[in-house]
Amino acid sequence: MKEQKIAFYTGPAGGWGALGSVKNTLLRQDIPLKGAKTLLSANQPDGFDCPGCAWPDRNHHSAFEFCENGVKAVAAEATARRAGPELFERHTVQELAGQSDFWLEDQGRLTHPMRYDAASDHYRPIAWDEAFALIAKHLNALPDPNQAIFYTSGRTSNEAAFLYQLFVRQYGTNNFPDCSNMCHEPSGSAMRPQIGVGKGTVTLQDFEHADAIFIFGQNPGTNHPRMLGELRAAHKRGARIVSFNPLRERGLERFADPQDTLEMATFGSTPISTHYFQLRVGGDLAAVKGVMKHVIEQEDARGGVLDRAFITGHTTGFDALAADLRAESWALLEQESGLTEAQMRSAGDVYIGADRVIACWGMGITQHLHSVATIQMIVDLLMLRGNLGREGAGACPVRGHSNVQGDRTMGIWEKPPAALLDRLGEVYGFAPPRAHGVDTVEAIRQMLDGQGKVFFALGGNFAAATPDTYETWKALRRCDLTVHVATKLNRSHVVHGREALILPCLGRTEIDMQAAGPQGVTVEDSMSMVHVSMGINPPASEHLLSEPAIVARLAAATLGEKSRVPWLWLVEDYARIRDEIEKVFPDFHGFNARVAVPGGFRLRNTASERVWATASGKAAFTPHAVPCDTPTHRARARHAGGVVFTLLTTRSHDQYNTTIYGMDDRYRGVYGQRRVVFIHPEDIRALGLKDGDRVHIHTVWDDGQERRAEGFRLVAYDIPRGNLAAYYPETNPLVPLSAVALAAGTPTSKSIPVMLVAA
Ligand SMILES: Nc1nc2c(c(=O)[nH]1)N[C@H]1C(S)=C(S)[C@@H](COP(=O)(O)OP(=O)(O)OC[C@H]3O[C@@H](n4cnc5c(=O)[nH]c(N)nc54)[C@H](O)[C@@H]3O)O[C@H]1N2
Ligand SMILES: Nc1nc2c(c(=O)[nH]1)N[C@H]1C(S)=C(S)[C@@H](COP(=O)(O)OP(=O)(O)OC[C@H]3O[C@@H](n4cnc5c(=O)[nH]c(N)nc54)[C@H](O)[C@@H]3O)O[C@H]1N2
Ligand SMILES: [Mo]
Repeated sequence: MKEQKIAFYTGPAGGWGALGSVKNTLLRQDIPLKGAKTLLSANQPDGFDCPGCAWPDRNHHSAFEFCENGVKAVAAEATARRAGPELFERHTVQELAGQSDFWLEDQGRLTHPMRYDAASDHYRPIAWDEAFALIAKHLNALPDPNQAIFYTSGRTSNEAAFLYQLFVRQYGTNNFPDCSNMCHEPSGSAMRPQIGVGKGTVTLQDFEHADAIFIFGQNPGTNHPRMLGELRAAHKRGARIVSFNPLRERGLERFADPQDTLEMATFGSTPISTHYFQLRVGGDLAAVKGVMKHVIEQEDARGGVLDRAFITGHTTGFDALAADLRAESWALLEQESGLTEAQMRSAGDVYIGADRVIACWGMGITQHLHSVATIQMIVDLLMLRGNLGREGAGACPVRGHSNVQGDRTMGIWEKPPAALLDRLGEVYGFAPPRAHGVDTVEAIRQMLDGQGKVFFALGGNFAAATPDTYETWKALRRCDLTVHVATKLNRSHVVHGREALILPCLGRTEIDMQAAGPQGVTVEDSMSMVHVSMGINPPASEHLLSEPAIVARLAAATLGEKSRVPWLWLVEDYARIRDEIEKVFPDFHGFNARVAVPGGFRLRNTASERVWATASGKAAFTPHAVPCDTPTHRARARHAGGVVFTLLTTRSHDQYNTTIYGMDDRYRGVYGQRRVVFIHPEDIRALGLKDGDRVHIHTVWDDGQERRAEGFRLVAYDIPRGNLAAYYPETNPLVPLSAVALAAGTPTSKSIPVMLVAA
């Protein structure tokens, strides 16, 4: 067991620490140095798309871009370890369920399709055709197709996602919960009515021209390390980088580029943020409102601050916003943001002083009750000076999973637009289901109620990623059948329905051989660039199928004569699937030809052309009140005597969502452990405890249910008073199922009212 310690990290993000970590990663996955070939092929014109994150690649044309966490993601898939039938023979499912999430994935790549045998409590190998027949039997026996639920995680390629949504809609339901429901759902919900698109408006080139980059609730040093390259370059040419984050994240402070030999040789680094505002958790709406109030007051005082031409020509609702800002009280803004009036004014001055501004945001914005309102306020801020739809400016929601944006584009959406359904009906001659389906949280409810009976997951780890862990487990265990298409063993495979299947698939890094030869798939990054990903490694096992092949064979087995789609023929050559995509989505005209160009192509984004696909044909300023009714506000009112904290749950440097690579969080100085809770030293004292003590965390909620997570070590940290931070997924038992973002349904995993009790 590795030594547990807490030690302040003095290095920059990246640098020698990153290189050392990569060496350890390769050793751990038994990848010989020749494995470096795999790593060098990530994000290359003829290689695979890095499964690490959705940040776009500058280097689809040129040199290798070093990314520590990209290496970890690739190595996790290219590992030499195997979780074959012997593993399942050795352990009952109950034994496997007793292991940690880390241990489960650490067994390596799945090699055979497996079926749960209840009599012996073991998973046993099953032939692919039998597996598809079993699923088809269950699906076709359901009296109502809406009793089946089809989850998607965002690594799934466009080709697999397209076939999947077509199959499921022909089967008869829109039940498509996906990881996006837990992630950037509020970004789409906020921007669609406001500016007519649910995606970011910027490209990577815009980062070269921005004078100021505002970053809200995002930790790029860990989660989008390649973004640090853009930020470093921006800083070097004098752009302002303004971070809003309750924690001081190392990657937002300083970065050493491992490919800069001078910086490395001299142990140098480049600062990232020029301004760092350590606001209170959930305080962003108030903070942005303060920034905007300053802008309006400056306009009122001296004029010439706003982009009047943009406001008049392109927007609605400005007067209402301005009146609301003028009437807002600085005292309330200070109290709710945790920033001073002077800090908000100084951020406002940076905003006014910059001709071109980009605003980026991540999970620190999207996982709150008021996420949608907060994002609309960020976009309002951009619009005050016309920072939309011109070079160097725009909105940049930074997506997580490498193809989460593409999956939504392909129609993985529980609330599909009518136009998509109309088109599917026309092209394939069937009547698509019109009723909206369930999102992630609603899916859990349906399974709990006994309404959801078959759960099928294309990737991901539903049992660990979702809120209210033990409720979710109860839900999955009530199903007649659970099926997981996966690369690695995880919690969702051992918390299963009466019948259960694990279907092992190829990963991005692997050669996908079909009748017409090796196939590439396509993905869409956070900036709407669509490009090809080609695997280069031999498959982890000869029994693996690709995701498109799994979907096609399942569709053929389930729908039979009822479907006119030539499922098996389509997967012989994925170019045929892309031709189908082109038939349904006009934006994909000439798909095969356009994607053959190295680097691919950018999908049209109307807002970036100042074309507003909204109800009014204009972009809508959308003011919001400062939220004073959050669960924390209410809990504090009810528990005047106790100390109610707001807990944010986040990622360590050594994890990919529910996949735990290791027990360190280098930049935050945590080693050999994950059950820690970051807390202000004064709050520790006020509790009568000391740094290093163990506590249990209890959720304060109003439904009478006890929710707790036990045995967390207090770590004194630079975090606002009244706020706590701890790692996900260990803290998911604390997130109530009913705690979701307004108008988006996203679990509020960044603001859970909790109390601490000494262990
Ligand atoms: N290595 C690695 N890369 C990843 C992932 C991974 O797990 N590991 N996950 C992928 C996925 S799916 C996603 S969605 C992204 C996630 O990437 P991020 O969006 O960076 O997500 P988190 O790690 O949850 O961190 C959110 C940040 O928000 C801050 N924060 C928390 N609450 C608030 C708040 O109220 N206000 C503000 N302003 N800040 C707040 C936290 O301190 C933290 O710095 O990364 C993707 N890339
Ligand atoms: N408390 C709390 N909860 C959260 C969050 C948070 O910040 N706090 N973040 C949320 C966010 S942003 C997200 S996106 C979700 C993530 O939710 P998910 O996407 O469901 O979870 P992952 O951990 O990314 O899924 C990991 C599993 O995916 C499988 N896998 C990996 N590669 C492939 C592949 O190529 N194909 C297939 N079929 N399977 C593959 C492996 O078996 C692995 O075990 O979690 C959410 N949950
Ligand atoms: Mo995500």
